[in-house]
Amino acid sequence: MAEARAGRVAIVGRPNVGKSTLLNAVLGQKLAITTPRPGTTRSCLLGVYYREEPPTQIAFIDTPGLERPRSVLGRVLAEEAQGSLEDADVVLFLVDATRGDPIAREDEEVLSRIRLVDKPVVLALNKVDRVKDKTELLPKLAAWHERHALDALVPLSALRGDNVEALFGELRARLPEGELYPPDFLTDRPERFFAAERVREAIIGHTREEVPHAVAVTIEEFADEPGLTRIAATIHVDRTSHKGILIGAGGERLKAIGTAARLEIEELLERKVFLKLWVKVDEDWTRDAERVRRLTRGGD
Ligand SMILES: Nc1nc2c(ncn2[C@@H]2O[C@H](COP(=O)(O)OP(=O)(O)O)[C@@H](O)[C@H]2O)c(=O)[nH]1
Ligand SMILES: [Mg+2]
Repeated sequence: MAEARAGRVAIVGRPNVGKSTLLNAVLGQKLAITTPRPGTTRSCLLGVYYREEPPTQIAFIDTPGLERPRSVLGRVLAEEAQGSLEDADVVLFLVDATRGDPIAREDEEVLSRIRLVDKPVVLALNKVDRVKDKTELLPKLAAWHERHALDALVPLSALRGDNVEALFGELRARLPEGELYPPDFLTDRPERFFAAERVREAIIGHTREEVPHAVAVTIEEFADEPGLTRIAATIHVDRTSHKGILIGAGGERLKAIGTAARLEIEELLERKVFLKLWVKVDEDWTRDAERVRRLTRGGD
């Protein structure tokens, strides 16, 4: 029988390459929120994958996008992602197969930051479902292989789950022997964190342009009562004008956000939820590193 292996794998890459989608795909459930917008993930998120045969436990760390920061918020998010590298046994470097000819400069910048730590790097070329002519992948893989001494290269589709199995093999081969967590351990975040994230996901889905980036959600109340969970959340915006946009004419938009978030949280908790949302102007919070750190931690 094969030996038990376990280790930490940081999923790192530019914003929007599919890191959170991949985490959910490997876990077979929605832990991380994913949206078509960059900058969705705000803090590192642990999701532990376990399988018996061969005995393997992979503690995946989903991270915010790693790119050259253009704002205080971006800098704090990049620091958070960078920090995950220190604890990793293997770095899973994700790039978008539809970008770069053959390699995007921004991806090489991310790799240069990954190289600040001395860890094995597995490159996953994601979104291959969007590449019609698969022969186009070959020069990309060859270029990455020739220019950067990567430990492994895996083309895959996180959205469809294609080739995720091959990725497991490459990761497992680079993990130390042993165990990290009990077999049924999934994550270290409390339910309220995931509730806050679902509220933020609903906001991103119902707003445009700069509003989603300037919103944070904190949980004020999370109480299990007979037959339902009562949740009160504050939506922090950094400008008065954003408050109006979020609430919408006659409160319609906030109502739609609340309904969408409540349905998601009910599915997550598998019980009825009463959700109350407040919008609060927290003037320029995205420009203040201290408040950014506090408000991007999520619902804890
Ligand atoms: N077509 C396609 N889209 C994907 C794939 N993986 C992720 N996406 C999409 O890319 C967008 C960003 O995904 P997300 O996981 O939030 O990216 P992150 O910022 O790297 O965490 C979302 O709209 C996803 O549905 C994939 O394999 N194929
Ligand atoms: Mg993400």
